[in-house]
Formats: sequence, C-alpha cells, structure tokens
Amino acid sequence: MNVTVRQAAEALRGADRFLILTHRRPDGDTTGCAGALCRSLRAMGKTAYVLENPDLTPRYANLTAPLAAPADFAPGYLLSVDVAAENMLTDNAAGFAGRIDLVIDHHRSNPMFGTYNLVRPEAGACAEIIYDIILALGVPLTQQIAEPLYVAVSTDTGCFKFSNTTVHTHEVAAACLGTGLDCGELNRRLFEVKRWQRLQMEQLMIKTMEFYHDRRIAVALLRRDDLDRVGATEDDLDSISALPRMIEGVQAGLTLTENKNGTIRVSVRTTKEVDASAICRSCGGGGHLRAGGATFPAGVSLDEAKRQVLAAAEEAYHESGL
Ligand SMILES: [Mn+2]
Repeated sequence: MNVTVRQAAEALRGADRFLILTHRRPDGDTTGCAGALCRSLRAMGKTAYVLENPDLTPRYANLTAPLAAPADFAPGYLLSVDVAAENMLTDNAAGFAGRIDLVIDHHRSNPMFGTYNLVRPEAGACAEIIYDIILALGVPLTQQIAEPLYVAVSTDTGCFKFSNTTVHTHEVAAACLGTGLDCGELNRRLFEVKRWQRLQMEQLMIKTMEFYHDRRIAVALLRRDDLDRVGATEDDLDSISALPRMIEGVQAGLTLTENKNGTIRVSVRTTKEVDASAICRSCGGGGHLRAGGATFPAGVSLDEAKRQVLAAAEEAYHESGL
C-alpha cells in the first residue's frame, strides 16, 4: 500500500523498536538516510538502530557506525531506506525479507515490497523524503541530523550538479546549512579528495576505454587483477562510473567491474538521450533515468557481460530512433 509523508509519520509515531535497513554497496544516500532517520526517531524518545551494513566503507562509516544494532536486538518495526528492491538488501537482512513495514525510496523501479511504501521517483535523493518525514514528525533539525542528510542529498545529486537536482533538493540543503554545518569542508572531503589508488584506476580506465555507436557509447572495464595490483578498494571506486560520460559526445557510459566474488557489476550513466534504467532492466537490474546498475552472476565472463550490456544500449538507441 502506498502512503503519504503524513501517513508514514503517523505510522512511525505509533511504533517503536525500529530497525533501519540499507542497501548493498551502501552510498551516501542510503547511509545518510539511515543516520538521519535513526537519530530523529531517538530524538522522539524511541528505540532505533541501523542494521550494520557489511559493505560500509570508511567514507560514510561515521554516519551510522555509532547507531549499529546490537546482535540480540529484536525489532518491532522494520524500515528500508533507498533500497530499490528486496534483493538489494544486505545478506544479513535476508531474514527480514517479506516483512518490511515501511519502504522509503526514490527509485522508479521499486516494486513496492513493503507493507507500506513511500516512493517518490521525483526526489533527487531519498534523503529528501526523510527530511519531509522529519518535518512531519516535528523533530527539530539539529546539526547531528543535518550532516547525514546533507551528505545524502549532495552525493546523490553529484554535489547538486545532476539533472535529478530539484528546488526541493536545494531546500533540504538550505535547511541543513541553517544548522551551521561546514559545507565547504564536507564537500571537499566528499568530492575533491581522492586516494592515489583511485586516480591510478581513472588513468587505466581512460587508457583502455572503448567507443561504439559513433562514439556515443563508451565502455570502461575495471579488471580484478588491475584493481588488486593498484590496491583500489570499493571506496576508491565510488562513482567512478561517472567518468565515461564526462567525455564530450558520449551519451551512454557503461562501466563494468569485476567484483571480488566473481560477479560483474554494471554501472550505466547516460545523458538525456538515453534511458539508463531501460538498459539496466534488460540486464536484470534497474535504476533511474540517467543512472542505473545491474549485476551479472559469477561465471559470466567480462567479455560476455560487455556484449550483453552493449546490446542493451544499442537496443535503447534503436527504440529511441537516435
Ligand atoms: Mn539514492
């Protein structure tokens, strides 16, 4: 059942012992949403925790680390934030599948897997919906709540650059700045500082990039042996898939990464001409109009994965007649 912000807030007021679930390969949005919502519920005198995310990287760890649920915590109300589908829940959340009380999300591909669902695809970041819930709950916006919110909205909009940025995104950011947080320092840490390993991977990507469809499609392959040799971590790869689309004329950037466990991750970034979520859906994934992802199971070779994603991208062009 779909609910409004007001109905969601009402449900939260009437419940307690909250456990907040985030998605695999957590980004700033899912982690920031969890941090801000957990602290807001606590400010209301509720018991609230965030389920530990095994993939959490140092970049975002401080947003939820102090809020991690004890191993014996028995939740009374389950929430998921920024989780596009049930199979995007972390492995340690598998036992909660099928019983999420409230799904809060902004992915248009969300199948509404919760008992209650608050899904707004027009929100640039899921954290914008969290902000509206916090307002509806009447919880004062403290700097401690504003920081995870700001990290979430800024990272999901590429520091307010992407086309998913709306008036509301800026309203949320403005409210966060109103608490006195240092956005210059936060943005420098989030968007400017890169580890040397990351820059070496960017160099490799640029060197080995392939072009198709009149140079409108760029394909970058991140091979496991290169990643290991350079010493690049998951954190180093954060939003590296934005790079192919930076090239003038490229409308679809396809980045394929060989994961440690043998699966292959596909990240698609597009310009307004191409629907990224359509490309990813035909590879078993999903996402947004300009950004999407999919994962090929272990056993599929990098070449085969590339062939399939490329075929899906060509198909997207075929359908749009471009
Ligand atoms: Mn998001």
